[in-house]
Amino acid sequence: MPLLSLFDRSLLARSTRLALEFNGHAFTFGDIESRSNQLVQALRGRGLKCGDRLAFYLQNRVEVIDLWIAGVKLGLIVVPVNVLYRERELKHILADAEPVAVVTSSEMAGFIPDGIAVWDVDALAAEARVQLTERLAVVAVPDTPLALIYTSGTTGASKGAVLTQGNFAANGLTLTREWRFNEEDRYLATLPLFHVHGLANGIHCWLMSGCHMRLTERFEHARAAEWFEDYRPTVFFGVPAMFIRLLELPLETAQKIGARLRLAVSGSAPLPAEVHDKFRERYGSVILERYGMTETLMNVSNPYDGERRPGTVGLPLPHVRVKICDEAGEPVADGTSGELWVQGTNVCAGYWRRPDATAAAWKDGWFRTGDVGVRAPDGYITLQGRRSDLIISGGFNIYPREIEELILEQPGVREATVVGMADPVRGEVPVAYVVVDAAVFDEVATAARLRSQLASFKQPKAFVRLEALPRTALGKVQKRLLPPWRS
Ligand code: MCA
Ligand code: AMP
Repeated sequence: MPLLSLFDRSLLARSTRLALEFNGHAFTFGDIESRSNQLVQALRGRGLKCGDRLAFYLQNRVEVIDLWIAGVKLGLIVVPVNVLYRERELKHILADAEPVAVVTSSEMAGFIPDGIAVWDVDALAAEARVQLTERLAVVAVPDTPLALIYTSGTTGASKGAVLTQGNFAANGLTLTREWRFNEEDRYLATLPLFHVHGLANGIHCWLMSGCHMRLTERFEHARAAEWFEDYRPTVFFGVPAMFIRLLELPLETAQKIGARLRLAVSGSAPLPAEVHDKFRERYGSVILERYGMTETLMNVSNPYDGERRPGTVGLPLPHVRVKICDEAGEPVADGTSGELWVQGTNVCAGYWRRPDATAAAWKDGWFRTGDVGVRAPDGYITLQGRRSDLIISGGFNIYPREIEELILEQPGVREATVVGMADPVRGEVPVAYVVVDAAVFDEVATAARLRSQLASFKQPKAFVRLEALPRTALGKVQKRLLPPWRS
């Protein structure tokens, strides 16, 4: 089913209904429809056409939603960029995606590398406001690519997953139905819209169900209680770090919030079973944990009705096939660990301009996730780790190789390796182990250089100096043998 016809259940059929609240401003679905039509006209006026890439580098705001829906209508390939990315990450993504322009705000435009066309979000919005509100003919079909979303690769440089309109339609339709979204729901949207969790799940469940959404610029734990009490959401999506923060609220507040909350979904990183239990005790709400990836959108979910089993990600979603395989690609028996392979209308079309990486990740029509898990005899899947050394901090992914390469470029560094260390709120944080020439290495200057070039969540929390890194006979660093780090 075309993605836009799923949105039309709200954009057209619920046009007078209140749809969205952002920074005290209210919008109906009809407003959202008109705004995106006007933006389509403005973008066409700037020469954009089906298949062109357009990046956005913005905090959550209504214009991101306008841009997304306009992208669907115009057949654009939208490139969401994490607002925390800095010089190195931005250069790589923008050189690879070659967008016509990057839409950003005046506060953030300074981070965009030279040579890239920058479109000011407010100027573009002003230009759109004077356009006609009618919808132009829509050019997209389900196979039309809609987004290029960059996800960290084992090579250190991130790759763009090419997600089609059909991928988003399948994912949104399934989640809306499986999680019982309906127009009486009130969804508190605090996740960033530049990642799949906030965008593919949040925005699409909202538009397909016609519920109400309050969007915030970002999640701020100090304001969470105020937001929940004031907005009284029935639905909340979060990463584990957010649920851990919510456990800090007083019991009475938690009970009041929990009494109205119909559905709390956690994903993007493992939710400790202890947090699941504590949240149920304090909020009276049983978190529904699910598992997805940028390349595949959502794959597996605990059920809405039935047991939401702590520590597991549940059962494959209806449009997804999952098999758990050994190293040779043969399915393993229940109870035996293996790599999760997935197949379905949710899986992306491949990596942008990377036939090598695409060929390596797909086998016989199955996408190899790199995640290791085990299936219980009753079908529930438990994730146990990853085949790569990916670190997930607060739900943001970090590939150590990218940080290691940058550290190795710094004066006085002879060897470097980066590992994830346990953190009570963010799950993991990166720590660097280095072998340095003490006369040359300057830790403060190195940290400052890293900060200017990488997202803040990739900044090593410490540089632990060693005489030598533990290595195998073949020279590979044995991360397991590194001494523990304590903050
Ligand atoms: C985080 N920070 C930000 C923002 N978000 N800064 C500016 N704008 C933002 N939107 C920075 C802070 O400045 C700070 O930097 C650090 O992150 C932690 O912020 P803090 O307020 O202390 O927050 P927290 O209570 O620790 O919570 C962090 C967070 C954040 C808000 C939970 O980690 C977050 O938004 N995570 C969501 C990630 C996400 O959406 N992942 C989905 C990926 P400093 O460290 O310098 O102080 S999609 C995916 O994985 C798949 C498909 C899936 O399954 O969903
Ligand atoms: P990304 O590359 O940002 O799409 O991150 C996808 C990765 O996040 C997956 O491959 C998993 O390793 C991890 N992930 C997502 N959801 C969960 C979950 N519920 N539990 C554990 N890991 C998860």
